[in-house]
Amino acid sequence: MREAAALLAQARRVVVFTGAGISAESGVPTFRDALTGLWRSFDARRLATPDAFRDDPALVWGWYEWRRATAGRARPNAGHVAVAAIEARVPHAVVVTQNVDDLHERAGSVAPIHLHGSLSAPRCSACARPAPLPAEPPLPDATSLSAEAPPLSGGATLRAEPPLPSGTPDEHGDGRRVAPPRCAHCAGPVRPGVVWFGEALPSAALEAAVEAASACDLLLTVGTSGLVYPAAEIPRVAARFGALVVQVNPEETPLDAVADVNLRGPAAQVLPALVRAAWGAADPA
Ligand code: BJW
Ligand code: ZN
Repeated sequence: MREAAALLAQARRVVVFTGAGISAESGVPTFRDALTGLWRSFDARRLATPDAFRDDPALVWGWYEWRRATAGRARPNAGHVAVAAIEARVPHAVVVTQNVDDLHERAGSVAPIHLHGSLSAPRCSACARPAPLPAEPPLPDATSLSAEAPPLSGGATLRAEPPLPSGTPDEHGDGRRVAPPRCAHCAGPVRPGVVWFGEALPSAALEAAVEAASACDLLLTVGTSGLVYPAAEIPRVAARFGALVVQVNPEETPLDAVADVNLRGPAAQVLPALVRAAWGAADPA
């Protein structure tokens, strides 16, 4: 910790690269954690691919509305706040996140780069125009399952459905079929503004992230398994261009091989301690 803090305090250009683990302590589930990860309960092929949306738009839209409700009710944790504190203290700092929640922004980070899009930026699946965000959906519960459930604003409706195959959301609080709103321009189905498997990352975001990684002198990678590409290249690009890489994660990851320092532990504990050790501030905010 002392070594990482000294490196951070001296660095002039820092990239903080984050994944789902930084939001775990806010109650937003990760994807691949052994017991709690989303992909342990849900089948990514049925929910996080363009084919899945084409096959069953209401299933996919409903699941993402549940995710948006969960993220909307979450609060930034001490890890997000510490990231914003790093940004405030380092001359040039860039936050690059794979997360689709807005917890970095809500903790005070300025314009984090979202490599995998956002739950808050739906767009038309046909013409790609941005679509208005429906009112935040209520977290589903058994009582809202009735066929008489009132329509949601934004054109979406809740409907009770027959039982679903395993690996898909069910009626017990993790989403259900909700018909997506229609595009005001072409009437195409509106889709979540996230990047699914097999889709290209937003090119401006990816270019900005690669540029920041290749110019930084320290990259802090936090709460990512480092398994999903091309995002997982970002710490590797930094290392290739000579930056020091510090990793914060309670578990081993493939990025251990790239990291000069591995800080094993949860982000909401390790990051505030790192900020205190680097700058001596008791309160990173
Ligand atoms: C804590 C903690 C705490 C816990 N504190 N830490 C074979 C080889 C290489 C690549 C491929 C391949 N086959 C297919 C591919 C490509 C594919 C890919 O990489 N697949 C791999 C899984 C193998 N990539 C793509 O498809 C990408 N697109 C692409 O390649 O396009 C090519 C193309 C070019 C041009 C035209 C067209 C196409 C797109 C990838 C999109 C990923 N999308 C998702 C879903 C986003 C929407 C949604 O939210 O639903 O993004 S998948 C999911 O994984 C999500 C995440 O951003 C991403 C990364 O996950 P992350 O954040 O690392 O989370 P976890 O759960 O994996 O890890 C959490 C970590 O936190 C763990 O390490 C814990 O220990 C730790 N942790 N608690 C700190 N408290
Ligand atoms: Zn449209």
